[in-house]
Amino acid sequence: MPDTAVHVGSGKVRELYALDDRLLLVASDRISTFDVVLPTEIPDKGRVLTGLSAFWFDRTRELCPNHLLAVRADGRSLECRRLEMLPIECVVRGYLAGSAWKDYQRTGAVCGHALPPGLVESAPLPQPIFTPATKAVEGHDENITRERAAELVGRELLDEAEQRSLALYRSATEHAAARGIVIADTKLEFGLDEDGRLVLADEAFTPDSSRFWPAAEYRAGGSPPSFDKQFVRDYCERLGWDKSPPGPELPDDVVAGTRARYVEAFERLTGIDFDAYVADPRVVLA
Ligand code: Q0N
Repeated sequence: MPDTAVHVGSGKVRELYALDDRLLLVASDRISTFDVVLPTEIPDKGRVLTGLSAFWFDRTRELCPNHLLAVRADGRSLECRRLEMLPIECVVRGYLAGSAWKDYQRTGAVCGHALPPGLVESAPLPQPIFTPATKAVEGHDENITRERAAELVGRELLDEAEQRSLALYRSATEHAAARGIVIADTKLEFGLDEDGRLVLADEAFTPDSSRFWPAAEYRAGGSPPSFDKQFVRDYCERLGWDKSPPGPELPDDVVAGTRARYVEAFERLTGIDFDAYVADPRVVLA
């Protein structure tokens, strides 16, 4: 019999349950845009994100141990080891986008990384940079300096988290680039296990935790379309919605187009037929 799962937390689109000494991470089909969760769901989005996370956890185990124990038959739930989470988000950026572009325009630097002058929006960085952030309870995460991050987690752990994050990002971006997807940046979360070892947690290299761009449409200067959310963003812009809650309902064609983009990301990155994943989610584990 399945153990009783006690609800212990909610994110915008995911739920967290305690299962004895393990955790269950459940991805819903909710979608957020401009930081607002919309009233319309995208069918199978939670399965796509769960399958992608499990795929990456499985393929990057030799680069960093992770919290994945099992993928449930529903395809949207991961059983995980319970960790003591670090109070920082480990962001790696290979391109100048989002808050990094804003910080660069103001200061010429991002989280203490001095960058060459004259970079345009979405430009590739000379090399990927580690830009830790604090977890804001509500609203936006705040970029912090390495010094502040070291105060929060300790120098030694921070250095290890940085090295692991950069290695994971390089590996995932190399794989994705060969399949036509640019992972412009990503947010990773780590925890410590009972032996004090650093373990990758949360979700990994999904379109919700990363900025995915279609490589075919990428160019520096301006902001490339989001691989997954572009139809939703375009629709919201056409509506003239002011981006304050509640968000708009999405029409069927926007839902269908967006679902197709999520499935396409899954199939391109994993090389696995999405229907095969739905039939048996363990297909993402090698
Ligand atoms: C944990 N969060 C933040 C789901 C994701 N393996 C773990 N052990 C202990 N705690 C956590 C994990 C993980 N992963 C991570 N909260 C607790 C992300 N949550 C937000 C809510 O939705």
